Amino acid sequence: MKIKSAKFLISSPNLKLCPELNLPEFALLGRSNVGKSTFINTLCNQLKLAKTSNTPGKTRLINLFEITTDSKPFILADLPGYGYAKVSKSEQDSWQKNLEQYLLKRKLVSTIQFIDARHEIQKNDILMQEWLKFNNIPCLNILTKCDYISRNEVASKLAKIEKEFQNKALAFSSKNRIYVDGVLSHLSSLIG
Ligand SMILES: Nc1nc2c(ncn2[C@@H]2O[C@H](COP(=O)(O)OP(=O)(O)O)[C@@H](O)[C@H]2O)c(=O)[nH]1
Ligand SMILES: [Mg+2]
Repeated sequence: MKIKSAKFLISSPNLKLCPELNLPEFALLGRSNVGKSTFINTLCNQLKLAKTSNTPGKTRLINLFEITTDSKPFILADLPGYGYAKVSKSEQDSWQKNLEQYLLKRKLVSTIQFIDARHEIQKNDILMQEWLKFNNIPCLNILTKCDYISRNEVASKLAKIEKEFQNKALAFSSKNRIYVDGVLSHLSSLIG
């Protein structure tokens, strides 16, 4: 599968205000700053499509992107990162509810949970994974920022994620387009 074009559709604070699109959709999950927006930009080869930031936790909106390919089109939903400590507990709880509503009620092909290659799997990644499993929501894991670690480390981290989470895990880096094809062909196989 090759991407032909990509465009930003809408930002929405919650599920209710998201339009029904009737296209295969993937929801991007992960801690703030893990590289979700950068992933969208790299995949689509459009550096300013999704806003990236050095200050984590800024986006509290669901951002929908429509991706046109040489086969089926699909949607990427960039969700606010979880585990951002610098907002109040009540704000965190309210966002957590919004996120859960989205994941439970939106028709998704799969979620994509991002893990930072530089760090060990974090507690909130595990909690999210347990919640997904409990609710039978499929998940693909993407190991981001693989440019920071060696090829051997990439392989062992992927194996560890696959073993612990029982999901497919793929490598990614914004600095190296070699990973793009692997991700696209896997997404394509999930869309069917
Ligand atoms: N070296 C490197 N930096 C990355 C990569 N992906 C994201 N970043 C950086 O990590 C920071 C957070 O990325 P962003 O996409 O905004 O994360 P988000 O909060 O998950 O959307 C930015 O400064 C990015 O430039 C990557 O694959 N390699
Ligand atoms: Mg982002």
